[in-house]
Amino acid sequence: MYKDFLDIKPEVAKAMEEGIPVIALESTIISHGMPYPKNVETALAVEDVIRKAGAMPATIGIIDGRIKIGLTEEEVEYMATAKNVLKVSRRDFPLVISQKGDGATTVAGTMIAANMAGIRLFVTGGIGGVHRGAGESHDISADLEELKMTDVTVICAGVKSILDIPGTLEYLETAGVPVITYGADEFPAFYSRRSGHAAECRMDDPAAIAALINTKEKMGLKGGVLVAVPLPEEDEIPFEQMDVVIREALKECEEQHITGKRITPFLLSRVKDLTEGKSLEANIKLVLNNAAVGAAIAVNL
Ligand code: PSU
Ligand code: MN
Repeated sequence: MYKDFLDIKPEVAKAMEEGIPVIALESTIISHGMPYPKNVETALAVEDVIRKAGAMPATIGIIDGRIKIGLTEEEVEYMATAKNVLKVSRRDFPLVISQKGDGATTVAGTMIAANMAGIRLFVTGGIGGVHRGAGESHDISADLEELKMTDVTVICAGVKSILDIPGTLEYLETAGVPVITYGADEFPAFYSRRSGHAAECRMDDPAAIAALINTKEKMGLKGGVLVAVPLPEEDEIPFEQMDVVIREALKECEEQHITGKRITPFLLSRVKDLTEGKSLEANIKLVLNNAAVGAAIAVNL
């Protein structure tokens, strides 16, 4: 039984029993997406936002080959500081579990674990997508494949422009994934509220989003739902400003021959340095904002 691979934290198990909505959170953002100690502070602050809104957070990660559905504060600290924490998407589970290793779950990895635990909602910052130049490199995140097949709703701040945003939207359309933009007419670009791409499906009411998710599940339509939430205006970095920085980071990535799963962490870290930490501040604010929206959907589900 796949449940044998899970360790469900007692307070999460209790919430499930009592019908309190549980929201999954990922750990790649902790281990590979943000520097210490901001990663720990953010992870715990996000959990707090969810708790205060009447839902239960479950930060997901892998320790000693066990899939943790809900990390303790000590375990969050461990994920943030331990060496050799593998970045885990679908293909990495058999390796990290059979070798009893440590793993930080990506959006794809967290969706898989959440689904095994029966969790329907997952809040994060940004998802992976189709990379610029994917026509040649074939670099398309496993997150998109997971959205195609796994029944979890992912709440994010849109797609970073280190990626090909229209390409990612096309891919999601082909994959049959409903993409909802929360409270805006333009699909958001993570650090920026605007991307230049119209939101095909705008929804302003968390209850209506919950109804859409329930309907999809009742109809037996496999796959995820993506909810994109523009970050608050006061926290955003304008698209044009970010674009310059991202082009520079992408150039360095190519010059240094960074490939595969190292690309996204490299770009995030370079963007942070090139913006003198401004991108990190925006990243923190947007995750907190997503948590509030996620919790509002959760209590309506
Ligand atoms: N975007 C961020 N921060 C992150 C990630 C993306 O702003 O930490 C992480 C997520 O875990 C996402 C993963 O699932 O990067 C995508 O990696 P890749 O592009 O290698 O598929
Ligand atoms: Mn990739």
